[in-house]
Amino acid sequence: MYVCGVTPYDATHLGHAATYLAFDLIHRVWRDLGHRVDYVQNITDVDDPLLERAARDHQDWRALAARETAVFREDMSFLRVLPPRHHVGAVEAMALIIDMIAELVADGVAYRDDRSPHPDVYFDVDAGGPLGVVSGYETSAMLRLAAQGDGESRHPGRRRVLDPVIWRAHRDGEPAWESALGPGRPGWHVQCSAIARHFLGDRIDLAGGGRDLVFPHHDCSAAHVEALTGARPFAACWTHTGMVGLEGEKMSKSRGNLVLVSSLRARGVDAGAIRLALLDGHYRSDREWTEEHLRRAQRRLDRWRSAMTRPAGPPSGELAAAVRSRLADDLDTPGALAAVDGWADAALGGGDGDRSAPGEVGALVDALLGVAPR
Ligand code: 5CA
Ligand code: ZN
Repeated sequence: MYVCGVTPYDATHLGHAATYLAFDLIHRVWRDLGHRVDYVQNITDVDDPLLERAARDHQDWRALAARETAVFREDMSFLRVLPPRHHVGAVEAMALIIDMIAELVADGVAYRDDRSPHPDVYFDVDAGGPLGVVSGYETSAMLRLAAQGDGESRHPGRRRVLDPVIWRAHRDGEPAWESALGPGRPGWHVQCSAIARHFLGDRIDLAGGGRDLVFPHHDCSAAHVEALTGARPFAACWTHTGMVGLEGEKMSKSRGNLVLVSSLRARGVDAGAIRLALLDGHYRSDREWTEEHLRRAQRRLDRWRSAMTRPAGPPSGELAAAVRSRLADDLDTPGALAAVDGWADAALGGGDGDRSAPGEVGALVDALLGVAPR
């Protein structure tokens, strides 16, 4: 499983958290089924937004990336997200990224813009495509979206507006690495292609991230790998999460409308309540974050914990089957949470029961939903 990681220039917000929680549940469900899960996640620790932020704040881009990566890891462990087996930054993976770029050029599916003073290297979508395998978009739609990005005019030797940059030639003030194509730094999409393929191989079971990454990021990163391997699709399952918003707008670092995991943490909010607030919506749907969601989740957590510390409760077997079946149905977390509610109601309703059930339910909720039983 390959999941697109953060660009570490600002702290983790609840949109990021929701996305990583969704993949955490996949990780947990697979482990529960007895699979050995190879989970790889990248860190985009050299790219335009990070460099721009570092320049704006007059700080060293490496220091910024290191600091925010550390906060991200703390936030994830606070939220009880099981860590990936490999969490790989582009900078540490530079040699293998450069190797992949060289391979794309050698295979004739990438070219260098020698007409520009900055000879960037592009992936040739005509030679190496098709592009759009992940999004399913028509070329016209991709062109429309690409036109909202940078215009062709600034890149005299770029053959098509859809050709993504894979190696950006050195500009003054930007970090650069040596390569056979001249000094520069890698494009964004190829970072993910190279890291995913290096650690997981030519074909993988699942790749994903938030739905904002479908195009161009995942279309391009899939196309890079597929051009080299001929094995299509690169990922058997592309999984995308919905966007978490605040007051009607997508929560994003560039808009600045953020609720940070670290601020909730500083307020003493329980990680279990944050998990339940985010898992109460389906991972694919766009959702709003409100304080009311959090309050409701905290009440639910309190109720579960009272039930899980009762001396007895209804036998756990039926609940375990229900939670597993809800999660197996495209991660129906609202259904899984409702099943636990039902058990908690019955346990708190009193009467005799099974004395091992509260402990078993605590372990189930811990393992599958990542919510600490107390
Ligand atoms: N570093 C790239 C991926 S290689 C990147 O998109 N980084 S990010 O920091 O912008 O986002 C990290 C992850 O959180 C991505 O999977 C992204 O799709 C997801 N994400 C960003 N904003 C939201 C949001 N508002 N709701 C849900 N997920 C989000
Ligand atoms: Zn990515």
